Amino acid sequence: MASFILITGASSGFGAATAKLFASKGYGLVLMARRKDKLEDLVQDLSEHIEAHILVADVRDEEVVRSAINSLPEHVKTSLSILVNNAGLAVGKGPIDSGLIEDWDRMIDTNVKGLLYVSRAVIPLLKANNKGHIINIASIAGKEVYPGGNVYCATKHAVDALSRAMRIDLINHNIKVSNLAPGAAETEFSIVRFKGNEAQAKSVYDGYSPLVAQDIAETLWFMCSRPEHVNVNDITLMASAQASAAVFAEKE
Ligand code: NDP
Ligand code: 8X3
Repeated sequence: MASFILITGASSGFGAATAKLFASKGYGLVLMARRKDKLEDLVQDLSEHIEAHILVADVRDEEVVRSAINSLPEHVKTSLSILVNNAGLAVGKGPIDSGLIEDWDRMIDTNVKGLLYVSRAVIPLLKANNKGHIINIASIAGKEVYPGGNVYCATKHAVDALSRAMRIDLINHNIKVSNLAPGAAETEFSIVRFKGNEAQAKSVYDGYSPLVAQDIAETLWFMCSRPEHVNVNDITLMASAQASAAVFAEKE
């Protein structure tokens, strides 16, 4: 029986690349996101013959998350070994006093509460299996703050803290907990952050080579393929042209 990986935010970016890579390694997939069509296209495009389950769910809705995970077939639940808490977003970028309350709510509800809701529903399954690995996708924004990043940075600092807290709380259940903190990576992230303004989104990656989703997927594979006695607690992964949250190599 194949092991299963549950990936939130699998319809795009890091999550979709991770799904493809882990499928190529023989993992069964449980893919969660709101956009059903994107998840279906992803599964359709997989060349490997693996078992894949789609969970159309908004991680901000605790009841929906819980019943989606409970609805998985028994053999998937008992073979679930990895959870990647990846669903997340930034909305807006600017001074704290001009921030929109609805943007703050979306980030806090998705990045922090959503991660907690999914973890709360999945951890009992991993505990029952007495084995598991949870990887939380934080950010360089969870290690540092940068101008205009205020609430997004706060949510990712919370993810970083939760990774450390979960590792302590789950130590006696044979469940590893890792934190992955990427720097700038070109996905749909900036299009979402700038509310569909593609030119503004593109400008974030002007003049240097950012990370791409495959870089994150390969790092996750490294973290998940260590021997049983090894846990990678935390990786900060950045483009060679990025030195810290707001410092990039000068354009040539
Ligand atoms: P994308 O925008 O490409 O992907 C985000 C994913 O999250 C999508 O699959 C989206 O699916 C899902 N998602 C968003 N909101 C919800 C929700 N309420 N319920 C369920 N799923 C949701 O961005 P990335 O791949 O770049 O981002 C993935 C993670 O990595 C995020 O947590 C982000 O904060 C973090 N990160 C990104 C960096 C970057 O520079 N790109 C750097 C560091 C960290 P759907 O819309 O279908 O629901
Ligand atoms: C996403 C990348 O640069 O906004 O976490 O921190 S950044």
